[in-house]
Amino acid sequence: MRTVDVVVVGAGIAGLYALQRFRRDGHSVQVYEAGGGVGGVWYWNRYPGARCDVESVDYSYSFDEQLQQDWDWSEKYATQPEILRYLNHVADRFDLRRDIALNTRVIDVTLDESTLRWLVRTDTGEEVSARFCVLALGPLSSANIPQIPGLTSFAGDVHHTSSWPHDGVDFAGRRVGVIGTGSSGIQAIPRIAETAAELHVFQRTPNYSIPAGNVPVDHATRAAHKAGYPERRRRSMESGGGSPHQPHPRSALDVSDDERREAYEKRWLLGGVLFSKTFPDQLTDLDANRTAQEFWEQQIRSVIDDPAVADLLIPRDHPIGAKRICTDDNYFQTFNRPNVHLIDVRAAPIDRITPSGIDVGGRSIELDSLVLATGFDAMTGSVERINVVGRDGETLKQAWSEGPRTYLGLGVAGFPNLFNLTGPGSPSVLANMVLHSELHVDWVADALTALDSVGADAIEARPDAVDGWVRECSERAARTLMPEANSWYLGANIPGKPRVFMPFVGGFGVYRDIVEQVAADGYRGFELI
Ligand code: N01
Repeated sequence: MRTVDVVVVGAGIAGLYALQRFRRDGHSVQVYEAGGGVGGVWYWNRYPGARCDVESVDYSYSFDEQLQQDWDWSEKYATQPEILRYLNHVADRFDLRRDIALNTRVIDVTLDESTLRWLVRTDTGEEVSARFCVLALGPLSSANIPQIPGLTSFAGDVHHTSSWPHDGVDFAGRRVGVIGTGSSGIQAIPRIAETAAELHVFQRTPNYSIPAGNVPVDHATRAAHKAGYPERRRRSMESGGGSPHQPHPRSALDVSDDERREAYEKRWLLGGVLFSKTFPDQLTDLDANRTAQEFWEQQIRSVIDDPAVADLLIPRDHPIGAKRICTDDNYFQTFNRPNVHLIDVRAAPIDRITPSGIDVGGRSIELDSLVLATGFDAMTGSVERINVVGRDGETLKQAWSEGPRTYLGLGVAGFPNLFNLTGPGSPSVLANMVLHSELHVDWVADALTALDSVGADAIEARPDAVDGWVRECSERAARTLMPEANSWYLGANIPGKPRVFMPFVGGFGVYRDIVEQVAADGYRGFELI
């Protein structure tokens, strides 16, 4: 059987850098990627309006100075095609493709306890033995297909936002239904509304969204970004979310009404997700959060013509920012269009999908096309669909049956030399995924070097360290407002999924300090075998 030092599963942002870094350190690497191209989430999510909500200057690799200097971002928030072009450029520039097998899904990863090596099997029949297995699967890569009766009977075309046809979908003149109003739906709905004859939006839960504030990047801004990278990256690495922005220095409740309003207006004009972090206590104090909710509601009501429609679009069930805040380009204004209809499926749930449309609230809505913007089995779904078998034949799915259990997000007891990147137990989806991926890959690469330097074969999280980290993660989450929303962070969107707050909420910079200190302490909490 073929042997390699490292198998990396996934050729998205984390997997591409993992290949580059492990190869640079002298390891032989095999990457497997289920998609037909590199790019991970940016390969799959091609729905109209798909765009990143982290600024492109920050949502880019920092590991190579020349790459930073050579690549020109055209917009403040890059579109999916531009990010995909960038990731393909990275794959070519660092000659990564020769070690990536595309259209190849890993189905089994099994530990040989006698050698502590991983046997990796794919759906194309490949088998390889690896000393290390690195899961770079992406926390949002396992689609949630809703269990609505009759879905498969629909005669028109059905597209989940995360598996969009590569040549696009022409909605011109069509009657379209969109189920779901999370980030994907909120980005896609205004674009679909521009061409569809009729657009019916099936909303179960309204969502907070902030105008993205996208603008083209002009020459002077680009030059300033390139000159300012060292400082920008340094601040990002220390920050709460992996981008170089700081909240207001005082509590939302300690400033005057005028000062508070001014702070919110400033963030509002800046646009984007940082609105939910205007004040440092916005996600820990409900009264502070309410001030942000009130400001948001005033802004949104002012752009919606019909107050009854506005009532339906204003969330009442969770603090602002406790679910991933969305960013949009004219989302709320879209409901002023005569061809757009908002259907409250909380008040009257969808009865069934029929060959010709959707039966809901005692009426039948005729549709030609259906868009499922219904999200993901986040953070654990992509890991658990691989049959990962560790010590004593225990699967990762069994080990995580009551919720994911990791040490630092990186290691799992009973699974030596297996690393999970940007998953549960790490800041993950709460941070800038590119810098987070680099942090994780660098940590793992340094750990591999450290193992060799002390003559150890393997590294494995200790059960007591896992217990402590799981406790720490849940205690930190409980001190915030985050668990108050029925979010995918908690698994609340998937029927039967254990309700556990999965990301580490303590902040990206704090997390980085913790994992670096663990390494400096000789990988405290890990067994070197
Ligand atoms: O998924 P979601 P998403 N019947 O889970 C509804 C990232 N992202 O793909 O809230 C009716 O947020 C569901 O309703 P409810 C970002 O991190 C980033 O939109 O469960 N409705 C909800 O409205 C984001 O948070 C970007 O009641 C059903 C929607 O479907 C994450 O990906 C862009 C239903 C799902 O929303 C996921 O976003 C896109 C049912 N049976 C995504 N089942 C950017 O960078 C589900 N829903 C900008």
